[in-house]
Amino acid sequence: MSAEPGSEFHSGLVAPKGVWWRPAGRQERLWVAIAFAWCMVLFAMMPFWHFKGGQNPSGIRGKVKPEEYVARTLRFVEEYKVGEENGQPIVAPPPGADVYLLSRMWSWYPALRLQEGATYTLHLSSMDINHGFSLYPANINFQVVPGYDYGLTIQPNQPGEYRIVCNEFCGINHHAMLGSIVVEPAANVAAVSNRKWEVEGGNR
Ligand SMILES: [Cu+2]
Repeated sequence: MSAEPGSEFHSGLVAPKGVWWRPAGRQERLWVAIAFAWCMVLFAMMPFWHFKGGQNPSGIRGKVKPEEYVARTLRFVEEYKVGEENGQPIVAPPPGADVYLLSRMWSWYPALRLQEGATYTLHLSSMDINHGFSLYPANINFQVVPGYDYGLTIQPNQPGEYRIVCNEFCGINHHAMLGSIVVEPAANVAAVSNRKWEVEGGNR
């Protein structure tokens, strides 16, 4: 047996006999080209979808000191408080209002009463660590980050009782971190503010 290149014998120093150094066949080149083109399409979709996908939350973002955000929330509660439930204030802001929701270990503050079809700016921030705003059963999820005020334009379109749960593990009582948003039906709101409509609308 000889150790010449191209012979049967090969080792780490002597290359094996084969065809791998010859140019790739037509089909193989075609598939490599198709795969590469598809990679480029997917790569381009990332920036394209960022702008065109309609999946980016509407809203504003700003920095805020946690104590400043707490002060804004307390002002908001004082202004629109309508009651109390389990020691938690119930707050019913008018349509168009800035709504402040504060997260902290381990509660959401305050409880909110909103009106169906009305538009609000929902502000989210935390006074301690990261939390996750998760609205059930609507399945709407946002990060709540201390130091940042995240203002989302929202329009509740389904009346009902919603639960806020925390979906970012935040300590021993994470599982008990529950909040409440009640969306009142537009019919009720109209009935209160416009008796005539209630009569014309019949028994709704
Ligand atoms: Cu939490």
